[in-house]
Amino acid sequence: MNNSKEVVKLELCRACGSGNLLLFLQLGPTPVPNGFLRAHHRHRAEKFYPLDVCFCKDCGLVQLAHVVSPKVMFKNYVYIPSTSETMLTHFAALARQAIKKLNTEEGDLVLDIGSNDGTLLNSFKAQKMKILGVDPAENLAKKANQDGVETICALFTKELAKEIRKKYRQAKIITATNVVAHVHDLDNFLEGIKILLADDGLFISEFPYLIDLLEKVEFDTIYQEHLSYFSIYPFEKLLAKHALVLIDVQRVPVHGGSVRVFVSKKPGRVSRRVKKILQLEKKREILNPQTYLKFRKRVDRVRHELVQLLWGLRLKNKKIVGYGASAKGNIILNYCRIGPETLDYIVDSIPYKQGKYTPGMHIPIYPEAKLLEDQPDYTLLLAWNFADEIIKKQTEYRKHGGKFILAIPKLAIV
Ligand code: DWN
Ligand code: ZN
Repeated sequence: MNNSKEVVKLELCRACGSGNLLLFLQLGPTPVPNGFLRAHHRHRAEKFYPLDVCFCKDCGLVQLAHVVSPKVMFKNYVYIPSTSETMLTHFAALARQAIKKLNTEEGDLVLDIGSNDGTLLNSFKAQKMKILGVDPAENLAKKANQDGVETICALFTKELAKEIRKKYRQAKIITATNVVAHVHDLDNFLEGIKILLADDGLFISEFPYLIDLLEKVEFDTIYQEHLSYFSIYPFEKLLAKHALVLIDVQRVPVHGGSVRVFVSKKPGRVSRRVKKILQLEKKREILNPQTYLKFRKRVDRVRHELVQLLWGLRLKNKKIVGYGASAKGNIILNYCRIGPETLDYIVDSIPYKQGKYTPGMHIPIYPEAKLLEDQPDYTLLLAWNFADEIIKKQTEYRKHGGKFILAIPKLAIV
């Protein structure tokens, strides 16, 4: 069984403190999705953690019922977005937009929480802003510091915010992309933002959007690293609790559909987009428990259809591999019980993952070049959120008859 300090059961909603939680989905015991294994560790017992998802009937926040210690998941981290052209373009555009919105001056401080290898900060550095990163992954913070992006290796908390303010100053821009969903103590985190954000500054954050997750049945976004699945309704309520104001919101296409939120300490002019997105959420009945019970049925259907397709191809002796050893891919594999009997291997561009085995299903990972060398009949696109980029990159594979299988957002062969 798991060490009790490594996993804690949630009794109350992490946003509003209510005990009125509805458990609506159980994806089963699963290893942490970035827990890749070295060859000689494959025969050791792995730790499995529950993936139970709840809906708070009071504030509407969808959240995991168990919290795995961040030390288990983030101390040594294998995910780096900078290997993707899509993400490089996305981050550069985000930096340009932030600078334009705030009319920043050279030397203003930008703080990036969950700064990874410093990719987003480098876009601000190019605009001559003072940059500072915070990230709990020792390997990534070390690399960022070596590459000239000053990075504090820690989890962002209110206490750390006080230290940063004392040592540096308040930040004109605080960014946190794909971070808020990972935070357990949201109150402490937002207090930290308040301490560090300048009065005329903006906190800009991005996270996967619940409406996209529900509509496209992106159940593979649900894993231990993501503790909350936000819609704007509970997010705005949570901000209000900390006297923070949501002044703008924008839907962005990354990671299957995310939202970019703009948060201020001052009650300024609020964009019409905030009202519009709240209306959309009402229309999609995000506060109705039935919405989540229907989602559960759709998740089951995706598994059934995908497994049927893969088994059918295997019976015809077709060779199938995977593309993108993503965290979400590992959820698909574990939930659908797809292992090396079905996928010979997975190719991935991140060097930290190559030569290792996927958690739970133990599929070997190779560099992307292997796809053209082997020319398998079918490739299951586990990083379906980068379908356009990957399919374009692999034109040769398709020219030689190779086909991609997409399970999400809709089962398709291309
Ligand atoms: O929030 C999180 C998000 C943003 O990223 C984290 N908790 C973990 C991580 O999730 P993920 O691993 O599901 O992210 P990605 O970005 O969907 O992973 C894509 C994978 O595909 C990476 O391992 C890199 C790989 N890839 C590739 O091999 N060739 C990606 C591209 C674009 C490529 O061309
Ligand atoms: Zn709640």
